[in-house]
Amino acid sequence: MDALDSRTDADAATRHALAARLDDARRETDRIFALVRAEALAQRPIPERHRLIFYLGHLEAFDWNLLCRDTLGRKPFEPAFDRLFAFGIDPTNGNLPQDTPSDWPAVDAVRRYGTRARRAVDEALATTPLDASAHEHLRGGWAFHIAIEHRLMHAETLAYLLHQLPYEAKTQGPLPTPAPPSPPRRMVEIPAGRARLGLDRRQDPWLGWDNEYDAHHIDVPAFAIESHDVTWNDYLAFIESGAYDDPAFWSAEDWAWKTRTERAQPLFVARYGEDWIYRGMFGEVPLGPSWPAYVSHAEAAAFVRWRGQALPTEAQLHRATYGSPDGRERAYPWGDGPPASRHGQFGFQSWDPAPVGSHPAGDSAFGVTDLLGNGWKWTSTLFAPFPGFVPLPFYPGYSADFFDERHYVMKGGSVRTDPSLLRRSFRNWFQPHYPYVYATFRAVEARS
Ligand code: AVJ
Ligand code: FE
Repeated sequence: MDALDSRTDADAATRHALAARLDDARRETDRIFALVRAEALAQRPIPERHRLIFYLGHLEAFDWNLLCRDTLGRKPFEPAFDRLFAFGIDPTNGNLPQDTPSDWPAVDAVRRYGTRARRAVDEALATTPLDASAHEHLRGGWAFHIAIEHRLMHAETLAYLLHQLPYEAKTQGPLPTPAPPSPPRRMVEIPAGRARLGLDRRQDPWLGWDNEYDAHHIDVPAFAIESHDVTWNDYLAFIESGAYDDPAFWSAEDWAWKTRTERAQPLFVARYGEDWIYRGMFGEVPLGPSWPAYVSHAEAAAFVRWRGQALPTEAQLHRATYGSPDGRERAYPWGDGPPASRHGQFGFQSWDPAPVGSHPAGDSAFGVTDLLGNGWKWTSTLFAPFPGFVPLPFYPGYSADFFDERHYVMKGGSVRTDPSLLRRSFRNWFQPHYPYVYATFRAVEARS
């Protein structure tokens, strides 16, 4: 085989793998939009975010803008939509978007735009070189890979958006089955050791998002961490003790948020008389005592302060998840094999969480359970660049716009996180007063 043939074959393999992943990701986001009754696309289920119709256009505009318009220099066929749907919004204090449904184009026009954008992206993927001769951003399929992961992240953010859509505006779907009692609380001792955070730019230059670079070590002193996520049984004890309504356990900003929003309990639960219910994706059910408590960072922080404990730092959580008694780090808590459904509640299999401790096959080397899936885990670490951070050349604001000391790192993944985003270096982040994400937490204690 001559050099040209082998080059072409390697290219073709990359191309086919990317095309298959893009198809899967599109199927996932199409499936989410299919849950929404047509007229409800004009709704804004979360006041701080765009109306649903924005996301219908955004997923396609993002891919087209990045791959076809900006990288390959193709001529825009609908430049106004390219701009309208380019970027979402992050809530800034008290400034809620004020647009009305009539400010947006018709659904049919957005769908037509999406069809054209997809065709152009497919054509680009089928014909553009991805080897060493390719555009710098396309080598090894880099920008295609980023576009796919962007879509997969939105498959999750759309799920939590639609979680807040009134049930009448959605199709029907499964309800979680009743949960067993919450297991007893247990602390797991993690000896002092090194956490190796991030991705090595020389080894994996095109694998991750900008905030994952560069690799570095953090020495973590001994600590203890809860073996499982804080459950609703645990969290209700906090509420029923009165501490949820006691400013002594809240930071000043967190208390101001709680008061301003008149929060009497976390967003995902409600109280009818004596009964607690869970507001599931497709309906309300009695609250499962052993489901992980989905709460905001502020609510997690107040709970651990009440207990006299703390939230883990990013490095502590990393070490509990990937570290091992022999000092080696694993690719995943259970070892180096790829994620499978027995390892945890993730990967779009379910809409609501499983009882904690349902996936012992996914336990970490230290014996900590459910570290990947069933809810992102809040940390006490502000989202900030790793040493050696360089903004993504074709999306410089992806992370850098959020290095503002107003976002906290979450690790681990939720029920609606794609397995590819469970890699060790992946980082997620949200504001402490943003109660909508599928995020839970567990407490740590310092040792020695
Ligand atoms: C990484 C989940 C915080 O939803 O704001 C999607 C992902 N950025 N489009 C977000 C994202 C731009 C981002 N998170
Ligand atoms: Fe986006």
